[in-house]
Amino acid sequence: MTTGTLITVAPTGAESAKAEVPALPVTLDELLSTARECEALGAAVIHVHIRDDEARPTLDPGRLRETVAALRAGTDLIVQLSTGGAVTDPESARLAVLDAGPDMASCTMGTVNFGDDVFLNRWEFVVDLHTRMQDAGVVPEYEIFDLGHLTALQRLLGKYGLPHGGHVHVDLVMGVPGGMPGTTPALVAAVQMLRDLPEGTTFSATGVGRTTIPVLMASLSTGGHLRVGLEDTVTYARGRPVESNMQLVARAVGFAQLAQRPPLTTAEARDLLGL
Ligand code: KMH
Ligand code: ZN
Repeated sequence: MTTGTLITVAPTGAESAKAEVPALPVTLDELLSTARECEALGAAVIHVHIRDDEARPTLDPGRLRETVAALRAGTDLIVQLSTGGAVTDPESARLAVLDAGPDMASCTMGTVNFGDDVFLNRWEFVVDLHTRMQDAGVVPEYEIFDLGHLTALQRLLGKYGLPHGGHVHVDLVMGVPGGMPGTTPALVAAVQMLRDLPEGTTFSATGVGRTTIPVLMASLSTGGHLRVGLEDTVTYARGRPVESNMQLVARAVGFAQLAQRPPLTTAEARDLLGL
């Protein structure tokens, strides 16, 4: 039986500059109003990267705590902090993200070339992140940039056990230069590999850049969920910059409704994710 669609908004990311993408929410006020509007449209999860006073990516612990508190007070969204940060962030700062007490946090399942950079995720670091999340009662979203990351996840769960809450949810991040392509065959290959993971494992998918729409449609048609936002997509259509995160969430909601898989409420999303 197909279910409704879990919609995650990833509004900021760590890669785009505010000067080049003015619609990017970089202050707490901007993030909060984006969060509220995206929730009203149908988002249930917010994947959060924060910025400093100069709009540069930061993992400042105080700011992260303040951000979690503000999102909790101002919305009913599930708050998922990024432990991926920026490619330059050290492992210690990425692990310390968990101290901010989010509902969920990302956990990337391996190293990947990331454009001209390397997004480093050593096995020992992944294990540390996974086990600390178990201890802290934080639900992971396993970020999958390449098919081998799913094999690594199978190994992780086999050796160290299920995440807090017992449910496994992965996010396929497709179309990063260096990772798997944002295509239907690649998505189908990933979905086939999910069979080797615990029964009931769910997935969402996001396609970076021009792969956004093909990945969105492939995910909906294979029973998957959606992540959208300016972290992944800054161009709405050829020659048209994205005006806001809300524009991307509204488009995702439209596709989900057409697929007769309407957005999950935040309460339904909590149930699905084992929160
Ligand atoms: N900014 C990327 C290097 C995550 O949030 O966990 C990593 C990333 C993944 O965005
Ligand atoms: Zn991220």
